[in-house]
Amino acid sequence: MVQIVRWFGIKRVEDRGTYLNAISAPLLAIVAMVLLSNTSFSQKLHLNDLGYFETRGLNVLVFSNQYTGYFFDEKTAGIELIHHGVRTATNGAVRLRSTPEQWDAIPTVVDRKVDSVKNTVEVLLRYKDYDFDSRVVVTAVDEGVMVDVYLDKPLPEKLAGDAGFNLEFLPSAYFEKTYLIDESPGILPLYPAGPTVLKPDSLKIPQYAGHSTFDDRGRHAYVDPLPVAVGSTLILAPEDPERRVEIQSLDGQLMLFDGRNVAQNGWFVVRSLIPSNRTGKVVEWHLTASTLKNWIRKPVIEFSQVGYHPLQEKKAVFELDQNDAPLKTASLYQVTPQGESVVKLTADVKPWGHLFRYNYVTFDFSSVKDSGLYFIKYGDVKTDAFPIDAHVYDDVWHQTLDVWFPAQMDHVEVKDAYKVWHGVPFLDDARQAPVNEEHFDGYRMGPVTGTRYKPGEHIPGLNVGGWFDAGDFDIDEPSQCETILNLSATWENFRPNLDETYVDEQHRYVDIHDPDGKPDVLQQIVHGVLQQLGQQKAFGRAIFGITQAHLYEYNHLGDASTITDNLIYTPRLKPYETEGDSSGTPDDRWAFTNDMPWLNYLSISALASANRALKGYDDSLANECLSVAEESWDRQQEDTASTGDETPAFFRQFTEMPADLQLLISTKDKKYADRFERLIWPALDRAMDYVIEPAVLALPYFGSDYKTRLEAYVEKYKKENDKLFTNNPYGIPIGMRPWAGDEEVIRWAVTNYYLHEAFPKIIGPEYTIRGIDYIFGCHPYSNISFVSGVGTHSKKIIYGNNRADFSFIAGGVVPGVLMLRPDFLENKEDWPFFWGENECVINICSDYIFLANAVGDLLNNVPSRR
Ligand SMILES: [Ca+2]
Ligand SMILES: [Ca+2]
Ligand SMILES: [Ca+2]
Repeated sequence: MVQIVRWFGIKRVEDRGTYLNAISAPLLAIVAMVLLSNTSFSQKLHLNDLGYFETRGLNVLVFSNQYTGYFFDEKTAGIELIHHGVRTATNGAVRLRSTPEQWDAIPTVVDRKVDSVKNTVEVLLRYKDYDFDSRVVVTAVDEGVMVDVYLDKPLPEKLAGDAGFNLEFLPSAYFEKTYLIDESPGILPLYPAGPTVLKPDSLKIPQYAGHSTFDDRGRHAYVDPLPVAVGSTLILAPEDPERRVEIQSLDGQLMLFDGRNVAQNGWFVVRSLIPSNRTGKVVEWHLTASTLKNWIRKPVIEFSQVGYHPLQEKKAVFELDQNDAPLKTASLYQVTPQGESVVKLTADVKPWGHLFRYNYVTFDFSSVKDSGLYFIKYGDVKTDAFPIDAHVYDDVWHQTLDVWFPAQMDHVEVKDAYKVWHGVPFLDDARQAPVNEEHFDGYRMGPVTGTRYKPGEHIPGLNVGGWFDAGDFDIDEPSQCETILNLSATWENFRPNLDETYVDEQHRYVDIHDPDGKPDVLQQIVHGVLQQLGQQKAFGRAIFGITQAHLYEYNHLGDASTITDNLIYTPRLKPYETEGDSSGTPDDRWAFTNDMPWLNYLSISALASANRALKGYDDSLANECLSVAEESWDRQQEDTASTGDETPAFFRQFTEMPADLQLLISTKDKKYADRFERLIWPALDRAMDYVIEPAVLALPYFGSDYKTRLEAYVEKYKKENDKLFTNNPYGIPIGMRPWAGDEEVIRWAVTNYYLHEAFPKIIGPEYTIRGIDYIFGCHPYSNISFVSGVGTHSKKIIYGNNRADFSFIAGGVVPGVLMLRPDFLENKEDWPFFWGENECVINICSDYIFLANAVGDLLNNVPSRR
């Protein structure tokens, strides 16, 4: 599928039309250095063979990325600008609101035509519910693009005053910058402070499935922002040649809005209304953006911000602009106690090749083993300082276990010294979710509840334990179970005795940096188990999850204890009326009780593994975990019917085996072994990547034939591993989903650890170590550590529940670099609201705790190991 060519001595994956030849490249680089200046100017955009408009320093993408629909408006679709390497504008499209929120209506792309002869990209957009089609045509012209909107039929009457052409600009890219509108100056607001108006619900374009992001307190109204400025020519950041964009409307007015007035994750929106009773061309914009002459993106030195163990492979990857000519060498400097920098090693950089939009070279400094502080220098770019030392991995997981996990704990108050992370939330859990409910965040309920509870009825016993799934506040069952499994495996393999958290389940109180003599990992396992047991006791099985009843509660930012009133709902009282423990406000969370066998098996796995971890710590809880798991397994084996109204995703079709295995390990009962062995071989043939880990973990419980048979799969797995370096210079699997891939990298690295433990002659330790280097900064786009607070330079702005404060929760692991088609990997460091790039999730963070312990084990126990 891809063709390898040679370019300037670099192996290159040929996926672009233009490239420089070997002779002109260095010459051009010298010319570029001479001409490089801050003068802004515009140069002609051309349509490249990847289907977007391109010039040095500016790309205009036209629906290269489309709305995926799952999380609605993800701010990664429509017309987008990549301006000097930074994506600064998105969502250029016909929209039905001046500042669309995540759950507002999005158009479907019916057709997209790229015409290299006419130099145009044309899309046909449709709002099916309104029988409304529009065509958006973008044409490269002069030093910019024309954006024209055409209607073949006049705007439906219902949409008059609502439909317009919008283009959204990233607020953080324009913070502390100015604008001119028809030559009137203004400053772009740092904090939203624009005018708004309250309108009756009858005027509102419905949001996703009739839900509302606005808590109107019974007023039947919604808030709409008013424009901050109006005119026909708008220039954003005229003072900054890297960000200056000029939009001229040739027909009708431009309005500038600040979407943050209604939603913290809103953007600056430039908009023209579509006039009523007209056909043909209804919007006509001329957009130009300044570019720096012969701009070359600064090289990015990608390396581990945590540093390196003396015994490990040490390799940095340099990400280079395709117009940049690679230098021959790079150097590693040691920082002396006197503050001097001494060259420790100078070595040739090795070409790797071209990937997406950059060229890559690597720099290997594995030979340096002396403990100390170092930095890498390549040309005039140098990195942050980092250590080489045998102890670098000792505490990299501590903040994840001791800050991040406590802050995610549900149903308890959480403090850290003077700071309160949150009060006790969701004491009013939970009401039975209604039937036929099309909810948000993946929750839905079919025609039956599958329980003895009536829709809306309070279910006792669920207001205990569990964690907020991610940046939101739901009990997401799959991630709860995976977290318990990961933490139990961490305890079984590494016995980390770390104690920096005080946990008092009885009084629902947790204090960070407050040792209580009990291992924190076991206390977290207990907290997870309490919620699982609550579900198993209430329903005899696991349920899909517990989440906010209303969309306006789901988008809550801040202290979770204020999402509901913590009082159990009763219809006897009016909304906002309270009496004792009851309230008339229907704000209690809903339990989505879908009966899904694949999910119940996950819960059984979690409980069976927790049984072993908790033995000797809390024997009665440990025993309860096992007996509940065994009973649930027996019931599940007999009852295979699902009322979950969902065909499980492919990777979820293999969840029984881990349950069989965990029960086998805990009980040694042959019935689990028989069941496991019957399922594992066909599963290995169908989905080796998903099931090779349980297959290897089962080795001690089966004979030598099992091992011999499994070895062939491990050999095959290794071959797949070794192909990874042909895909990217990091030698790891880079995910291409609309959710970035750190989860896959960590999972893969952990699986390789288990494979290495079982088959050290086939699978070396390098894959596992490479995985963690990637998480710590040796990854595309930047070199930031993806674990907040870990490494010299790490994520400080993430999608946690404190994201409105542009802050982080230490120890959280973000999803990482998101693939934006066709060739742009991104992880924003100044904008927390991209969940696909910046949202930390419990199963990933717990898997990371395991991985960090595994890497420490691999490197520090080398002599005993080999
Ligand atoms: Ca969630
Ligand atoms: Ca403790
Ligand atoms: Ca309540």
